[in-house]
Amino acid sequence: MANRKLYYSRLSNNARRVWIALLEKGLDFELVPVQLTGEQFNPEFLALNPFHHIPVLVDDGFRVLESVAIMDYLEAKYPTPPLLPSGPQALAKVRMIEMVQLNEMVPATFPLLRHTVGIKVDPPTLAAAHQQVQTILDFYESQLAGDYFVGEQFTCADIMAGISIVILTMFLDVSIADFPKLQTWAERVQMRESFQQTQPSAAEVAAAIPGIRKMLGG
Ligand SMILES: N[C@@H](CCC(=O)N[C@@H](CS)C(=O)NCC(=O)O)C(=O)O
Repeated sequence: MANRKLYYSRLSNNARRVWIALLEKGLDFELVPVQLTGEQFNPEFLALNPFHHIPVLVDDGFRVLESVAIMDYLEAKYPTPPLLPSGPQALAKVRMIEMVQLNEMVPATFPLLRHTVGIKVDPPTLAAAHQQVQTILDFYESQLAGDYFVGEQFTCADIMAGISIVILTMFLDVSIADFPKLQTWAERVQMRESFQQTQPSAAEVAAAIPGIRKMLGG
């Protein structure tokens, strides 16, 4: 067994990206659960990540935090199979999808999440969030050009957008029925062993709702 540890929680999307990348690359690793009800503030964990966030990867003594940095590290250190394309346009496209995910989708999903866990969100804020999600879905639809975002190669863009689409459709009551390419792609991505293996169950999500509500200030 390699000396490689991923500090994670089963319900963390940020950690799930890295978990999927490790599985896709066929690497050995140990999963170290961190209960986000307080364990992230333990001195031992703060020594790994002073910002008290998961994921953290420790690979043969080398510590990396920030999920995208971890995926970059894995790609550079373990390039086969590749999760990033090599051509300039394809690479730009993958980064673009990733950044839209982080900078546009994540903020837009917060009001939907608050609403779903029973926190009051004022109607104009909720409507604006729904509108923004539709704009992003429309953009993703326009970017799909084959089985995956960059043709036949499964990449980090599919990991990041795929995780988010599962959450939108399964837990936040967002339909992608108006986006046929996205729908077929989402089914394809979710069928991958790495997605199946890391998918939290509906029961796990339901059990986490009170904690999520508290974390969001409800
Ligand atoms: N930008 C970071 C975000 C990490 C993050 O926010 N992780 C959440 C879980 S999804 C966390 O650890 N929350 C607990 C805390 O901040 O105390 C990354 O991509 O790794």
